[in-house]
Amino acid sequence: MKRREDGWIFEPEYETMTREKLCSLQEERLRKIVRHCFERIPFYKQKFKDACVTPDDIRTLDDLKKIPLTTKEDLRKAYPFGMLAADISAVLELHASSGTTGHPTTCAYTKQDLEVWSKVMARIYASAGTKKGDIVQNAYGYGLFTGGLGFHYGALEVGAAILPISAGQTERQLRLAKELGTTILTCTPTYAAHLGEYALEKLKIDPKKELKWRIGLFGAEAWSEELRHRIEELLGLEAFDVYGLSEIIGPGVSAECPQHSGLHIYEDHFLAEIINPSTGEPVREGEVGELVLTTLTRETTPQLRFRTGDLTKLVTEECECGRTIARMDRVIGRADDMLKVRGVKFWPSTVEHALLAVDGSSQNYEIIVDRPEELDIMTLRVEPKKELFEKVGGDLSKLKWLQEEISNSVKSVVTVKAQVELVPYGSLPRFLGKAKRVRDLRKGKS
Ligand code: DLL
Repeated sequence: MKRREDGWIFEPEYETMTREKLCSLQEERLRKIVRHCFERIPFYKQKFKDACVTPDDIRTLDDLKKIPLTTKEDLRKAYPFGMLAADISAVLELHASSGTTGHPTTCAYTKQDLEVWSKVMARIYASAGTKKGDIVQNAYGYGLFTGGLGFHYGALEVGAAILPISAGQTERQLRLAKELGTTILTCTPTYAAHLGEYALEKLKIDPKKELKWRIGLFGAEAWSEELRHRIEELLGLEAFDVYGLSEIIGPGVSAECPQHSGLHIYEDHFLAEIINPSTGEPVREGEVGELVLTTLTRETTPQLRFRTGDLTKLVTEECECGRTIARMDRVIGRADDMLKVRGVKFWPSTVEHALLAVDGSSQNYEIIVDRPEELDIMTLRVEPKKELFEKVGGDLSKLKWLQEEISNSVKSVVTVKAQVELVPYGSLPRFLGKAKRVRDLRKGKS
C-alpha cells in the first residue's frame, strides 16, 4: 500500500516540541498530578505513605520510579468511586470496563478530560490524513466500551462528518458505505477483515473498487503486520494502528503516522515507561517490557504508574514525519495472554503472523491448547481462503499441502509444533469487536 502523503499534525506545538521542552512540561505536569492524586485519592495517599514518599519527593522524571506501581486490581478494589479525584458533580461521562474477572473498573471524565480526549483523537485522525469533507464510518461499539465515543469525539474535533453506526449489522454497514461514500473506516482489525470478506462474498461488492474507504483506524486488540497487509489488500485503504485503554483515556494514547514505524505516544498527556514485568524495574530504551503509563493531565480518575499489562518497547528518536514524541512498537500482546505450551512462551499474535505468512490460509483461525494427558497439545483450526476452499469443492483432504505449510511456518516461528486442522470456510466465529482466538482448555486442570 502506498504511503499517504497528506498526513498532518493537529497540535504541532506539542507533537513536535523539542525533547528538552517536552521533559520540562512533563515534569511540571507530573508534580501537579502527583499532588492532585495525593490530596484527592485516599488510595494514593496510603500508597505514598507505605512507600515513605511525599509529593515533595517527586520533582523530576527520574523521581518517577519512587512512586509505587498501580495495578488493575487496585482499581477493582476501589470500585465504584474510590479512584475519583473530582467531585461527582464535575463528572460528565462515566465508563465501566467489563468485569468478567470480578469487579469492573470505573473511568470518569470531566469537561476538561473530554476536551483532552477529543484533542488526542483529533491528532490521530489528522496524522492519518483526515480532511474536512471526509465521512467517518465509526464501526467501533458505542456504549461502555470507549472505542465508539472516543472515535466520535475525535472526528467532531477534527471537523470530519461522522456516521455513528457502531459495530455490527454488517450488511447495513456495507450498503451505507457504498451509498454515502464513507471515506474512513474505524473498527477493530478483525471486524475490518470481516467487512471485506462479507462484501465480496455476500454482497458481491469489491470494496477496493466500489467503496471510497482510503483510511482505516484500527485497534483495541493485538494484530499482526500480515493482517494489516491483508486488510489493506481487501479494502483498498491504508491501515493505521491505534492504541489505548479505558483506564488511561480509551483510544488516544498512541497511533501510527504515515511512516508506520511505531505508534507516537502523546507524551504531553501520557508519560510512558517500560518495566520488566517480573521485577518491576525499568528496562533500557529499546528493550521489550511492560508499558506503564502515568496520566499527566487527567482531572478525574488519574493514574500514577499504571501497569497496562501490554508488552512493547519505546524509541525516542525523532520520526521522519517531524514528530518528536516517543514511539512504541505495535503491542505484541498482554503479559497475561502469553501462551506457554510445552514450556515455550509466545503470543497469539506471533502465531497469527506465521499463519498469515502462508498464502492459502484465511485470517479466520482459532488456537486451542489442551493437556489430554501429561503433554500440552496446540491445535490450530484454520479456514483456508475462500477461493481455495471452493477450488477443491470443499474437500479439505485435498489441502494436505496447506496443512503442512502452515504447520512448518508456525513451527519455524514459535518452535512448537501445532496440529493443524483445516475447517470449512465460514465455519469459525466472526467478531464485531475484539476477537477471541484462544481457547485454553488446560485451565482448571492441574
Ligand atoms: O480497547 C481502547 C481502544 C479502542 C483502543 C479502540 C484502540 C481502538 P480497553 O477495552 O480498555 O480499551 O482495552 C485495552 O486492549 O490494554 C490492550 O491490551 C488492547 N489494545 C488496545 N489497542 C491495541 C492495539 C480499548 N492497537 C486493551 N494493539 C489494551 C494491541 C491493543 N492491543
